[in-house]
Amino acid sequence: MGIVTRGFRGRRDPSAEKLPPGQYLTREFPVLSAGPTPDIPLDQWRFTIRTEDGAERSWTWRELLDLPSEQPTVDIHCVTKWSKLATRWEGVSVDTLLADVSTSARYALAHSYGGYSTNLPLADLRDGKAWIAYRYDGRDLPGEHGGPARLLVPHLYFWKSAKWVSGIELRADDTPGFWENLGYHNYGDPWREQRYTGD
Ligand SMILES: Nc1nc2c(c(=O)[nH]1)N[C@H]1C(S)=C(S)[C@@H](COP(=O)(O)O)O[C@H]1N2
Ligand SMILES: [Mo]
Repeated sequence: MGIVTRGFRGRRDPSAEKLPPGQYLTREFPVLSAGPTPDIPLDQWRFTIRTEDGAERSWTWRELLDLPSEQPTVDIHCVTKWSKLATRWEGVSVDTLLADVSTSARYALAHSYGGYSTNLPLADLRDGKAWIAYRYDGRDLPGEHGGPARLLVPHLYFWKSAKWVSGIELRADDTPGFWENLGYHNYGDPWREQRYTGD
């Protein structure tokens, strides 16, 4: 017994199944920044998690690099409709950074050097779904792509992956970030094509 409809789709490009609705594949790595690329001297760089109680935990650049890192290979999907498959990164899992942060917050607001921000449920940063990435394709992450370090949350549209990330604010309540305030979807699941408010 077989599934009759299976033959229709037959042997199409296997990468097509990795493309969320409305997306096209690119081999380029487009740069999308709402403002200028900030210049952050590494000796001044900090990454800070602030809890809903105001408690703060910070890491210097050296401290971040000393944490165990992971090398995720992930597909990324921009709301402007390009997708890029099997991109190779290195960075620290957000789980590692949250390990000894005590919180009952349900929401997170990621902040960037330069003022960008983006919000998401804290659950979407946990359980191996998000990283603070500092290497791309075997090299230090270029400034235009968010170096020295960016948030990487590949299961959501790429605007949630804050470049030049400076910290994560843990919050009891949800509050929109930069693009979410300008009409983009609050959650941004590419598989449900949640591009704009109301999608
Ligand atoms: N700080 C900051 N992070 C940002 C942005 C930005 O303008 N500023 N743009 C977002 C958007 S809309 C996308 S698609 C990706 C683009 O990342 P890239 O330039 O590395 O392709 O970064 C996201 N993170
Ligand atoms: Mo984007």
